[in-house]
Amino acid sequence: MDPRVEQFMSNVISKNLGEVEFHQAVQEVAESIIPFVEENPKYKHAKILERIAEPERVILFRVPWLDDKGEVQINKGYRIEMNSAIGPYKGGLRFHPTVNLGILKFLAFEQVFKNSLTTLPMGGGKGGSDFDPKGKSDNEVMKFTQSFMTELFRHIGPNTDVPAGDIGVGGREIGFLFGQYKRLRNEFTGVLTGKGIEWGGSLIRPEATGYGSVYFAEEMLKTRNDSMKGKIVTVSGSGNVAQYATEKATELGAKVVTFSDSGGTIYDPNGIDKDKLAFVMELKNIKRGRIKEYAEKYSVEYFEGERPWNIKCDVALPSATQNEITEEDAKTLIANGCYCISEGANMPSVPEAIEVYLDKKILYGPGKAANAGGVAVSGLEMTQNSMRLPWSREQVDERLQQIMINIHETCVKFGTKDDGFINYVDGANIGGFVKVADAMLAQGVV
Ligand code: NDP
Ligand code: 2IT
Repeated sequence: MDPRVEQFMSNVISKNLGEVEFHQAVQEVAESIIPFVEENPKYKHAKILERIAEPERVILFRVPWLDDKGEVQINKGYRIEMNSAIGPYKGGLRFHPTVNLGILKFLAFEQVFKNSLTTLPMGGGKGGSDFDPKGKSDNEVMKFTQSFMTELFRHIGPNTDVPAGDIGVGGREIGFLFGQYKRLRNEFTGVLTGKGIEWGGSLIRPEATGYGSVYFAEEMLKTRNDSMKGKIVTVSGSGNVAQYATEKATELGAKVVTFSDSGGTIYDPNGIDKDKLAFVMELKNIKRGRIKEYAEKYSVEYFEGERPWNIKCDVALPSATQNEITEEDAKTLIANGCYCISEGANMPSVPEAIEVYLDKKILYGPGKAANAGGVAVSGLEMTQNSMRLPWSREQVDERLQQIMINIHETCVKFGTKDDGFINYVDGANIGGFVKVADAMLAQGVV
């Protein structure tokens, strides 16, 4: 390891003990940024990277609620307000039993660079709870969510901090959160994004992350005079991002052959067409069932407890969670012919897997670039809320595509190496850093 990175990281680790996902995210960025900062000493003297790695504010609170049996339940609630140099804090809320401070800090840190890449005026934040929505009734989800907002509302606002969805937080949860915020503040504002279309939401927001990750893959493929058409694609997850990545990839002529959840993976060699996708959307978004039921319904293989990376593909779209592709998985993917990976999920590849991609010079779009379409359309939702005017599907989709093209260009600008290879990791990290760093320089030591 570069000794300058090593020294920087030993400081980060000692200040944030045990937060391993946070260390991982910071180290990846530091490896790109420290050499860049050495060449641009104004950032070094102002300790911009050191400041970016420290949240502006961390809010941690108790979330008590009554379950359907009348029993008291207690969860932890968090909001990490990471950086507000270029706009109000912006980022999702995650409800999942694995949620802890280190995971939310890694997500908030990534969000700062991602939001900067979108070109929209949004700072970075993230929040959530260790609440597990699985197996809870609608009533319990509402009770928990209302209690969560009863504390969170005093810290957020349309010009301060604008949360949205992430794992375990979709349209239903955003509805309950919005209702409670409105009641507490007596204000109808764009304080959350991912709202329903009848009450301030934007068309294409549900689709945006998945569509965006496919638009990004298409841009990467274009650099090699290639396209999504005819490609075999593996997708992990079967939630919001996975569903709409599948829809767009299929629309562009690719064949998606897998879905997964925390139980296992289904493999459908004939491809997940429109009707089968509609079945998955109903299964996951309404019935809240398991992906195994797809295998039963369509008589295809189900691999209990496995992820999709053993299945042969040209393009992989990881769309479930962090660290879901190990070094071994990366080697298997490439050995089976995969040469394009566009990350719908946040940090789905372990550092050793990323080394394999870069070493083999495949097309690799890291999450902070490839999945920025979701927060980009959240930014467009904020714009529409401010104007009090909704845009059409076509208008929003057009802007989303243009934003993904721009992010790709930024990666090319900052990530192209002497031999012409585009290192999208460096490209996204440096491209995201510059705008935030310049804003921080202009605003003084704050
Ligand atoms: P959903 O809750 O809609 O879906 C998550 C999917 O991933 C489910 O299939 C879930 O399976 C699976 N999953 C979650 N955690 C694990 C785990 N620990 N192990 C195995 N499988 C898991 O979330 P989203 O689709 O919104 O989010 C997916 C990824 O995309 C996340 O990394 C998120 O941070 C990222 N992302 C989301 C954006 C958005 O706009 N929603 C924007 C940018 C990135 P199960 O149901 O069994 O838990
Ligand atoms: O990781 C992400 O970018 C999100 N979960 C979406 C954040 C947002 O504010 O739309």
